[in-house]
Amino acid sequence: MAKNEELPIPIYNNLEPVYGDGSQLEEAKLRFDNLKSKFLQVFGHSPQLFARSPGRVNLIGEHIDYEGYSVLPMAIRQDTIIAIRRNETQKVLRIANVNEKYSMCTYPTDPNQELDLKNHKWGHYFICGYKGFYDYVKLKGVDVCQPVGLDVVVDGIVPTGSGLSSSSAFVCSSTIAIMAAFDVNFPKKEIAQVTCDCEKHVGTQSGGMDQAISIMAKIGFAELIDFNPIHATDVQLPAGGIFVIAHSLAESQKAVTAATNYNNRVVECCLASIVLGIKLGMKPEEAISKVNTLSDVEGLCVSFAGTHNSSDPVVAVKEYLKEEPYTAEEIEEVTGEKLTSFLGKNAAYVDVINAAKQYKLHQRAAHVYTEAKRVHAFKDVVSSNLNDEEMLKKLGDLMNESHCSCSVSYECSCPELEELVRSCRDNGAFGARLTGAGWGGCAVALVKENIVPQFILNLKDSYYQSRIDKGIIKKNDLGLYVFASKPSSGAAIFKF
Ligand code: NG1
Ligand code: MG
Repeated sequence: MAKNEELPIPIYNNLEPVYGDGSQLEEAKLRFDNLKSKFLQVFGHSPQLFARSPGRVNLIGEHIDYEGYSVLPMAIRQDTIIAIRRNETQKVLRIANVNEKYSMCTYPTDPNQELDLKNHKWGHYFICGYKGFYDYVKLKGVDVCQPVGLDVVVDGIVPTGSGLSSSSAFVCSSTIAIMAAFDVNFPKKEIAQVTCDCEKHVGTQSGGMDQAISIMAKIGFAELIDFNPIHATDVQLPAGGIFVIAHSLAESQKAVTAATNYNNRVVECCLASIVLGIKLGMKPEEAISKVNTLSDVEGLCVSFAGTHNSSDPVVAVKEYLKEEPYTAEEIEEVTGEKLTSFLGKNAAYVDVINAAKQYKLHQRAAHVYTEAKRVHAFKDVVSSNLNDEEMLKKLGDLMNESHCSCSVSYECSCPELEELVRSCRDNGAFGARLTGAGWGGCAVALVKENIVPQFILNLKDSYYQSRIDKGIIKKNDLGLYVFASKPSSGAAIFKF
């Protein structure tokens, strides 16, 4: 039997394979009916087909996908659904939303159009998928007709800016909706790569975790995702434990803060890997041209082992990267070349260099190498023969260590997340950590199944009540901000 990741995106003629037959199905039916009526109302005809792709919660392995290291997320029930129809008479892409907050965006049909990043619009995420689709069919030599108009309506229920990857749910559902509208399909792992590459058009220099899990998830499993090439391994989580997702209510505006937050860390890791590569014996020109990520130089630590009795990259970081932040000049002394000269080809990197005063190479590299190990430790615990209770405790410990590293070494937490994570632990979680990019958004807590309802009630008291009192959220909306989550299924196309 072909492996899941080799299969194309499934095409269904009913909702049950994705939404089951319980309350989730009822909710989904209402959403699809509403999406269809909205489509009819806006465009005056019915959609050709529908596509959906889920958000995700990352259980462990934060900020290491773009460094080439494996991560361990699971898909969540919240997803983006898209209705689409080819429109040969209107030579324009018209992208509407069921949510009045998002007014209709229109774009030309030219797949080579550049996105205006200074003027961020919600429809940009659809265009990522559109550009990605055309780049890919061109690369594969697949003949699709000349660009035509597309009518599109979007309904996303992954909370935005929450670290649950609403952006990738949108980019992935867009990409597969466009594919299906042109009647083509590809193996999931190829689509995972395409969507990972094309989301970069919106400006964040992200890794491929979110798109990979959104496309390849299997109901009931978390996935260990490897990169270069993308590969997913099913991970069965221990019985008796449930992941609870809780929103800190601090919104992280990743597209807006990229230069100082997300992309800044991507650049710091890149610089750390180049400096480390040189310290471990590479010629500066070679390091500059060949090294991009910390995983690229891990192998050099083996030769370093001869002199220092350790092939552990964490030891190399301690030995060769100073703890004090580096100035640009200090790095340039090691590389012998200006940062702007070897990073300048990437506009997003230039924004980072212009905004940065210093670079914390030691701390960022220490986080990445230790976090990469924790992912494998997590997977090993899950596959060990410990009993469930012992297993859950160990997983909780690893989640706590991950959070600490994100907070202290990677500095991607915020006061609200710190309070929330503490509150989760105080209320009896085995472990809790920020999830996704951080700087706001959600925490994920591992909680014993039989205390979940009480845990959520307690969290409402300890973290959310004061925010309800201040009018930050409404009491009736609490279910949107704190909920238990089971591994949900991946992307799908529906033709009814
Ligand atoms: P969020 O911000 O949660 O969507 C981002 C990146 C991931 C990964 C995490 C941090 C995008 C699309 N996703 O996730 O690739 O690097 O941060 O682990 O930017
Ligand atoms: Mg995102």
